[in-house]
Amino acid sequence: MPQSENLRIAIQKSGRLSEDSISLFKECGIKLEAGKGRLKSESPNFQAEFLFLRDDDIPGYVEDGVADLGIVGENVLIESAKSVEVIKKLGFSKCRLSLAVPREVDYVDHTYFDKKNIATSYPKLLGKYLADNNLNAQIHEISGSVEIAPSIGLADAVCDIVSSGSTLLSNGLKEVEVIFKSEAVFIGNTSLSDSKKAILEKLLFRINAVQRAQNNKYILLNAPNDKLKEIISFLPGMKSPTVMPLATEGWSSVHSVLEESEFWENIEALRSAGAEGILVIPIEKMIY
Ligand code: PRT
Ligand code: ZN
Repeated sequence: MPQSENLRIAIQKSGRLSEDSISLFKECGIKLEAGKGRLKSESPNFQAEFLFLRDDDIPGYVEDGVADLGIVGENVLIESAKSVEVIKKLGFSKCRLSLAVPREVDYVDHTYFDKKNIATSYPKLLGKYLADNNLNAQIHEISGSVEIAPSIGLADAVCDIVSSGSTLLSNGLKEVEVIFKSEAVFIGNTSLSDSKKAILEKLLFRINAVQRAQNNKYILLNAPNDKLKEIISFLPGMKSPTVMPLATEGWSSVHSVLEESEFWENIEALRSAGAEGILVIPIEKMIY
């Protein structure tokens, strides 16, 4: 296969997006070698080549077409203001961009920020929030260690990425407004060739199968035959459930596929309807 036929996919070299990005391709059966200072790797079993980059550079490379596709946090994508297509949300590296103030501040509402000095690495996202809320604050842009800005007298407040909240806490700050929610997204160049679009279709087919499988469980249970109808009504499977007779007379084994949330919602109803020996099994791939 000529080199130009490969999809070039940019992923973070090392950081909070790397592991999940690499796992996503591996779960899609796409082999890739990463790590050991590698900057590029061609998959031996899929028409893809991976570029390992800093996350901040990924939107620009995808916009320019140096990479066809990339995985990046929505926060970085929007802040970059690059023109790329968001192909799919990926559900990992979830976090929020929040405003935080020193713990001792008697915070009432967002008017607190009017005429204040706010330190952030996200001036565009913060600027939009301030404009949308008619707040006239000073944005102090810094590239890292934003959380220490108030304690060293650099700013009155910070606007930074929060996940567990422990970094804010240990810097004497409290989160008061969430201004943006973010997760990893799969982005693409807006003018992919037809042959690259065809490879992307294959890739998306696999990603969808993996994502669906992650949200669903295979469920097996034993049901008394006179309760089958009621039990099946709690199992909205892919089609209808499989029902097989058990060796014990009057009982059947019922197999179905359920979204995990549906399973937890229905478990009590299934048990009180007489279901026994309920097994819930992970699914590796799910193809409609
Ligand atoms: O080297 P490179 O530039 O590639 O990486 P980076 O250091 O810029 O980014 P990285 O790996 O830290 O994060 C990549 C992406 O992961 C971010 O753009 C977000 O979309 C997402 N993400 C998810 C996070 C966090 N969670 C997170 N907790 N990004 C940063 N943090 C930082 C935050 O800045 C703060 O310092 O973690 C601290 C807060 O965490 P908690 O758990 O204490 O609240
Ligand atoms: Zn970065």
